[in-house]
Amino acid sequence: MKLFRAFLVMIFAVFLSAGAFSRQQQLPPQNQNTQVIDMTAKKYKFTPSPIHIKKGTKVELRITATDHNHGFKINAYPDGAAANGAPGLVFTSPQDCWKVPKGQTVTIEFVAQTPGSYPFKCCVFCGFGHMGMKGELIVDE
Ligand SMILES: [Cu+2]
Repeated sequence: MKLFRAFLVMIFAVFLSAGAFSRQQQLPPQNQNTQVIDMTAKKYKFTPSPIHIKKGTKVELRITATDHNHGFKINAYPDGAAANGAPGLVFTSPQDCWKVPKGQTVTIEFVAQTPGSYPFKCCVFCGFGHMGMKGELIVDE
């Protein structure tokens, strides 16, 4: 019985330290050279565009829709790359279309892993020029 209790205490201790360890792992990487990019979405363009980012940079892209509901859809694979390898842009929480409601700011986090051109476009219908609302993100070597 005593042995069993000692065993329980041991298991508990292991759980505690494992918990502390995983919490440590989940801390946001504060000093990982995060580059903040402020972007506006307005009929019918994204500003700034094109955007240049250095390979390996962690990016916090903040998009504000100033005049209307807009959306942001970007290729995770660079132009010309097959979409079956590792993505060139690694998102913290990938989405097919980030919706950016009028007057609001949406933050998208990713690491620019692979050099190349990554086209993006508006993915929420916003008027007659919607189809032409496009931009480009370029990851430089
Ligand atoms: Cu649109």
